[in-house]
Amino acid sequence: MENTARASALKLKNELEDLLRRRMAGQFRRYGLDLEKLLTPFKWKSLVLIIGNYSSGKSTLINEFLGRNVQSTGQSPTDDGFTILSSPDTPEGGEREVPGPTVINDPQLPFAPLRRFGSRLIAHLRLKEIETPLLPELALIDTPGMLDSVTEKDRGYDYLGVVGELARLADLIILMFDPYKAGTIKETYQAIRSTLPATSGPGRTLFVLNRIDECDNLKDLLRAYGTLCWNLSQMTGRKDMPRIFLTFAPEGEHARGALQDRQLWASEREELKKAIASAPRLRLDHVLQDVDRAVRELRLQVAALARYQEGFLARLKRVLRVGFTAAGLAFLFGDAALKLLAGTPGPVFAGGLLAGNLQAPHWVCPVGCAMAAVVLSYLDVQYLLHPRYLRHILGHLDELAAADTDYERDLWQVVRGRVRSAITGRDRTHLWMRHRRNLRRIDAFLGEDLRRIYQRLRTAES
Ligand SMILES: Nc1nc2c(ncn2[C@@H]2O[C@H](COP(=O)(O)OP(=O)(O)O)[C@@H](O)[C@H]2O)c(=O)[nH]1
Ligand SMILES: [Mg+2]
Repeated sequence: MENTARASALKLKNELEDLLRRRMAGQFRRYGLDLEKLLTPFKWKSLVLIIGNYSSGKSTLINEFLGRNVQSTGQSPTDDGFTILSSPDTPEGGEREVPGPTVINDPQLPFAPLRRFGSRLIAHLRLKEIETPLLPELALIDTPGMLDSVTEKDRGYDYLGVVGELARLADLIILMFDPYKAGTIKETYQAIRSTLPATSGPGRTLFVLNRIDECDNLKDLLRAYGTLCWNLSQMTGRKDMPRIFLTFAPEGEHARGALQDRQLWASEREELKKAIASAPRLRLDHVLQDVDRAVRELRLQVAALARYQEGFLARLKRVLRVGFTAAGLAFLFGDAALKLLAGTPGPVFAGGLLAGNLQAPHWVCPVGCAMAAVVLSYLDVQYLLHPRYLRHILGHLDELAAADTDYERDLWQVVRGRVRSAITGRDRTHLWMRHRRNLRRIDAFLGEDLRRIYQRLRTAES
């Protein structure tokens, strides 16, 4: 049963990838977006990212989940690297440790985007292949602890950038706290405030207050829990409180005897481990969510550029109408006007036309005058009309957004910057592209192709 579900999920994922490549690759390219980046999470297994302050118990939780001491643990910041833990992908198996450069360069793995964080990060990255039945469709990532007063210079790489990149790939993010530092760490603050919302989908983070066995009594625990809730609400800026798992490692359970009903707390730990184990089931849903979001972002971008273009073309039409009229008049009467005003010599075109006797010299002045009118119109468009229109729009950029729902308004915040750089860039092809046609194709993808995949996913799940 499990196998059939897995096979049909895999089939659906392949179909989605195929559809995206066939229907959307051109659109993504046209609008300067990277489809391959969107497809990276398609590549490998489900990822669970474990982050939190140092010695909050991340490595201990991983060892407990695996039933083996794979990661080293300790009170001081013991491990300053990113470790991906997974079972071997090759049929012959065998345990080994794969160094960072190989991890980054392996086309089967989704970690190539980490390359941009440089060699210092790559030196702190490794993949441990371990033989365990627990990780067939799942990989765990252990991370260096979050710190308070640390800069990129101390770390040698952009730590939160890396966390964001991994969060983008992860189906589940476990964010761990301990009662001593219940949400007061600076890097944690930044992660919750900006990194995670920008990179991972909604509801993919589980909050864990760990090491609660170290609270002397229930009052201490409530104090720590209250502090964490308060800090979290400040960080997320939301009023609804997410669930916080209250856990401790079984090995630490005898440290202090504050928690009387051990069974109650032990079940929280079990639930957390179950959530980790079932991450692969979220996979296809997340891939779909990410695709949906990326295509909707693209849609907003295209719609904004279409509006920009339409406003510009309406103004251009007016200028051209005036320009063509001026060119026509200049052609017919330009030489006569010049003769009248400046006394220029030579035959007059209108006279020749009326007499039915047009010679070569008749054409010289009209053609010159008409060309001058065309050149003046061009200069007007290039140096007056477009810059003025652009300035106007930049002052009212949000008017380009066709965002009706809250969700779309959130997306617009991401897309806004893209639209701005497209219209201020040197490349002006966006003024002549067929945005409306592209929009229709994107709508067809969202309304038909993607909807069909969603429906099939729902029937497969039920
Ligand atoms: N009392 C107690 N100690 C814990 C718990 N979890 C981890 N520890 C200990 O805290 C220290 C730091 O744990 P570790 O897993 O290395 O933390 P990490 O830095 O987040 O990976 C180790 O000495 C662990 O044995 C827990 O729930 N309760
Ligand atoms: Mg650790």
